Amino acid sequence: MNALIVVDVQNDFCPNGKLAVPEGDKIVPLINSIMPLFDAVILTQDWHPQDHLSFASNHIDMHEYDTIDMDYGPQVLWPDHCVQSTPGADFHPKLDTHFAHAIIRKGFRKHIDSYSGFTENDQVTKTGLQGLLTSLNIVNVFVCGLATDFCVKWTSIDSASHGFNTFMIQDASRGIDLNDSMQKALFEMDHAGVHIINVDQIKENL
Ligand code: VGL
Ligand code: ZN
Repeated sequence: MNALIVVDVQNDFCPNGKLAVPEGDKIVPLINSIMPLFDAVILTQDWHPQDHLSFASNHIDMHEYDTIDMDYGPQVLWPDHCVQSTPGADFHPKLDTHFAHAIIRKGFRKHIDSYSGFTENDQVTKTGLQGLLTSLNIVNVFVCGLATDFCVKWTSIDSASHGFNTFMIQDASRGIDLNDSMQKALFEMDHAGVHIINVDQIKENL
C-alpha cells in the first residue's frame, strides 16, 4: 500500500503568506494530479497557538531567523505563521483537500515546535502518524509539500527511520533555503535512505 503525505501546503507558506516559501503555490496542481494515485492521502497542518515559542515575537530582544536554545536543543525563531483558525493556517484554496483521508496537526503545544509529521522537535512527542500508516498497511511513503528543507525533510527522514520505503518528491516540494539549508537537506535525506524522485517517476510506476 502507498501513502502520500502532503506537508503544510498552507496559505502562510505560499506567496503573500507570513512565512512565504518562494513558488510555494506552484506545487499545488502537481500535488492535485497525483493524489488520486494513492491508497491513502494524509495532509499535515502546521497549527500554532499565538503564544507559540517558535515565534520571534514571543521572545524579548530576539529577531526572526535567530536561533535559540530550547529545552530540546536549537530552535530557529520564525515570523508568526499558521496561527490556529486564521486564514494563514488554511490549506491553499486550490489544494484538492477532499482527497485527504486524514489531517495531522502539529506544533500546537506552546513549548514544542514540530517540523516532522511524525515526531515533534523534542524528538519524543508523537503525532500518531506512524500508527495511522501502520494500521493501513502502508509500505511506501511519498512525501511532498512545504518546506523541502524543514518539514518535508524531517517528515521524510522520520518516515525512513520508522522503516517505511520513503520517497521525497522534489518537484512537488519547495524550500525556504536558510543558510544553505536546501543543499544540506538533500544530503541528509539521501544519507537517511530517502529516495529523491520527481512526479513523472510516480506516474510511470504507480
Ligand atoms: C515549517 C518553519 C516553521 C515548514 C513550519 O512547514 O517547513 N517551517 N514551521
Ligand atoms: Zn511552524
